[in-house]
Amino acid sequence: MESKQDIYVTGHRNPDTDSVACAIAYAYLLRQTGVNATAASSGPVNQETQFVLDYFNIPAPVIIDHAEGKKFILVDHSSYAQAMKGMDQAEVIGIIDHHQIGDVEVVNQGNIIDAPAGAASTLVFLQYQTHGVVIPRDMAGIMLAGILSDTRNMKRNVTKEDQDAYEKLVEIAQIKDIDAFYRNMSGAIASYGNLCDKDIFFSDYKKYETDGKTFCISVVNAVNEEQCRELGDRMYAVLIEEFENLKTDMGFIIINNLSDDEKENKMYMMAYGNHAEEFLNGIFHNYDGERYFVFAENLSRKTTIVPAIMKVCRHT
Ligand SMILES: [Mn+2]
Repeated sequence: MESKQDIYVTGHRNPDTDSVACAIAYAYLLRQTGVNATAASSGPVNQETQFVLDYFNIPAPVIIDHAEGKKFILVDHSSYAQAMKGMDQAEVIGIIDHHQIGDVEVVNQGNIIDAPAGAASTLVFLQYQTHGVVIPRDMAGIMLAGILSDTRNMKRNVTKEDQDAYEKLVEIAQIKDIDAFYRNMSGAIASYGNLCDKDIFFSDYKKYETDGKTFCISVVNAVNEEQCRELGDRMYAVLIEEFENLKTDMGFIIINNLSDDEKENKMYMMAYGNHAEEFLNGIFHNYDGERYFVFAENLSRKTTIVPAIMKVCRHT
C-alpha cells in the first residue's frame, strides 16, 4: 500500500537515460537520508536505458499514468508540457533540472536546483556530495550512463562539473572500456528493438510552448547515412499521420547520425505543419528543397535547436 507520505521522483515523459538515471539515483539518495522516495516514470524506458539497467541489475522505475494527488520531485524537466499527465493536480516539492526552468509550480522555490550542466545526472551527483551520501556502484553506473547519454560520450555540452562527475563516477562504476560501454548504449538506442514506427517517433518526443505558439520535436537515432534517410522517411510519415493529435502548430524531427565516421556525422531535420519548412529554413538556411534540412554535425535539441526556434517564435 502506498502511504500519503511517499514521494515520487520522476523524469520527463518519454524518458531518456538521463531522466531515468536522475529519478533512480535521487530517490536512492533521499532514502539514505530517511525520506520515503520511489523512482517513477510515465512510461516504459527506452532500449538504451534498458541496456544500462540490465548492466547494473537495477529495476526500472515504477510506471504511474497520472500524477493527481501525489507528491513529486521532478528531475530533468520543469514544464507541464513535458511532465507526467495530471502534474498540475499534484504537489511538486522540488525540481532538479539542467534545462531552462519551466512553468511547473513548486511548493517551495528554495527546492529548485538548476544549473546548465550537460546532464541532470551531474546535478544529482553533486547532491550526493552535498549530503555526504556514499555512492554505490550501481548508482554510479546509472548516473554515469545519464551523463554519457546526454553528452554523447562527453563530446557535447560538457561543463567542468560534468567532467568532474564523470571522472569520479567512472572510478566507482568500474567500467573497464567506457567507449565500448557507450557504443553498446547507443547501439541499443538505434536498434529500437521491435518498436513500431509510431513508438519510435514518440520514444524521444518533446513538446514546447512559448508565447502561445507550440511545437514538438521528436529525436531519432540512426547508425549511418542510409539508415538516417530510411528512418527519416518513416518518421515523417508518422508525423503527418499523427499531426492532428499532437495539437501543435509545427512538428519537427531530428535524425542523429551516430556513426563513428566524422565525415558521415551529418544530422537531418524535417518539418511539418503551418509553414514549418519555411520557418525552419529561415533559421538554418539548409533545406535541400525536398524534405530534409541537412546539418554538418549533430546538434543538441536542448542547447541549439530549441533555443533557436523559441527565439524566432517570440519575434513573430
Ligand atoms: Mn537531461
